[in-house]
Amino acid sequence: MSVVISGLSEDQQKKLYSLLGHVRLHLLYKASVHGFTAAAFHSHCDKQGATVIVAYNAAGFVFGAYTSKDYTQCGEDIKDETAFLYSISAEGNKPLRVAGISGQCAFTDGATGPNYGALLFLHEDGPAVQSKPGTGFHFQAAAMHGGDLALTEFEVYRVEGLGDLLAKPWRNIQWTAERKQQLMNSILNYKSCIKTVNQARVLLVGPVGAGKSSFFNSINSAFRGNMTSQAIAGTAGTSVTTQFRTYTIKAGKGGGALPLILCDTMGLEENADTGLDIEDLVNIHKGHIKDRYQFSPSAPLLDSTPGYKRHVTLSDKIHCVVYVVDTCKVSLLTQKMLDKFATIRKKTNQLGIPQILLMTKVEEACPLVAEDLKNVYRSVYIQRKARQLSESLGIPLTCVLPVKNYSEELDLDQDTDILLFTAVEQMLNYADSFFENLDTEDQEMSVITS
Ligand SMILES: Nc1nc2c(ncn2[C@@H]2O[C@H](COP(=O)(O)OP(=O)(O)OP(=O)(O)O)[C@@H](O)[C@H]2O)c(=O)[nH]1
Ligand SMILES: [Mg+2]
Repeated sequence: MSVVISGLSEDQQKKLYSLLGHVRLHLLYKASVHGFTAAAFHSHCDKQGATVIVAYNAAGFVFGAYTSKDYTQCGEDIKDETAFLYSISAEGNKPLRVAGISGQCAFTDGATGPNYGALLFLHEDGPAVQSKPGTGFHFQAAAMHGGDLALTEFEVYRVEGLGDLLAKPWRNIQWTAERKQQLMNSILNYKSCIKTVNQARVLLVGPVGAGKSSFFNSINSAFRGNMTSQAIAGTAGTSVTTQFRTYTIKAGKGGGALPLILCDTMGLEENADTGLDIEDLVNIHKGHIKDRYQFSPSAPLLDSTPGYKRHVTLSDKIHCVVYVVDTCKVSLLTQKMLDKFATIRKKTNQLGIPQILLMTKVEEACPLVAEDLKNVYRSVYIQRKARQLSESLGIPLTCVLPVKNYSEELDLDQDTDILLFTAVEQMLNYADSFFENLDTEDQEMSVITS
C-alpha cells in the first residue's frame, strides 16, 4: 500500500488533537503528493464528512480550518456552527482557535480551493492563501499565519469521532484466569475429525505491516510463557516477510506441538506485480508450497520449480484462511486492495476454505482500548471499524475478531492472551467446518495429486 505521511510533528499533532477532542485523523490529501490544485483537493476531500485543513508556511505556522460539513462543490454558502479556524505556532504556545462570526456562513462550497472567507486556501490553484480577516472570521493576521501567505505544504484530514463506550459489549468475553486456562486447554486438546490430519493448518494473509508475523509470535509467546520473536516482524515500505513459513507452536518450553500450524505469508500490496501473488496463494491453499519458499512476485511458482510440492495430502492443505488487517488502516484500504481481497476471497471460496478476519492493533486504534483492553468489545470505534471491514470485505461480522498482538511489551498479559486464544479457538472451529464439508471420498483420500 502506498503510504502518504503526515507532516505534523508530535507537538503539532497533540495541539491539533487538543482542539478537536476525542477523534482520530486520517490523512486524505497532501498537496505535495497530489497537487496544489482545487481539482486535486476536491477529488480527495469531497463527501468525506468532518475534515480539518492543515496548511504550513515557511514562517513555521501550521494553520487551517475545521468543518463538520462535506465539501460537495454545490456552490452554496454553508453554515456550520462547529466550524473554526485555528493556528499552531511555536512550541509551548497555546493554539489559537477562532470561531465563526455569529450568523455568517462557515465556507463557500465552490469548485475553488476551500474558501472560509477570511482564509481561501489554494488561492489561484497554487500553494498560496488569500487572507481577509473579518470575512466570516475575525483574527489577527500575525497570530494566524505571521503574514506569510505562501504554503510549503497543504494537507486535509478526515476527522473521525471515536465515540464512547457501549453500555453493553457486542460480544461477551470472560476476562478471568479460568477462562484463559479453559481456552488454552481447548486449543491444546483440539483434534480434527479426520484421522489422518493431526494439525489444523491456518494461513495468515493481509496487507504489508498488518501484523501477520506478530500474530504468530504472540501465540507462540503466550503458549511458551515468555516473549518470543521467531518470525521477523517490523515495518518497511514493502513486506518484511519474504518467505512462506509454516510454524508449529510448542505448549510450553519442551512441550509437545500444538494441533495447529500457522502459515505466514508475504504482505499483500495493491499493485499487480508486487507483494504476495494470487497464483502463489492458490498453490499455498492447495498445499503445493514448501516451507521457506522464497516469494518472487514477478515470477510465481511453477510445478517444475524446486519449492513446489507435487504430492500433497489433506494435512498439507490450508484448512482456514485468516485475513489480517490493521484496525488503524481500515478507512485507508484502497479500492485496488479491496479488489485484491475480493479476488482472494473468490479463489478461497471456490476451494471451500472457511475464512476469518483478524483486526490487529486495536489498542493503537482506540485510546479507550489502550487504557483497558477489556474495552475492546465496548469501544464504539472498534465496533464501527469491525462493521466497516465486514461490509467492505463481504465477511460476516461473526467472523471478525479484534486482537492486540504483543509488539513492544516484555511481559505477557492475561487480557491480551484471552483475546488471542479466543481467535485461535475460532480458527480451529472453522478448520473443523472445512473438514466437515469435505465429501467422504476426500476425507478418506490420504494422498491427493493434482
Ligand atoms: N501496537 C501494535 N503494534 C503491532 C500489532 N501487531 C503488529 N504490530 C507492529 O506492526 C508492525 C508490523 O508487524 P508485522 O507482524 O511485521 O506485520 P506483517 O503483517 O507480518 O508484515 P509483512 O511481513 O511486512 O507483510 C511491527 O512493528 C509490529 O510490532 C498490534 O496488535 N499492536
Ligand atoms: Mg510478516
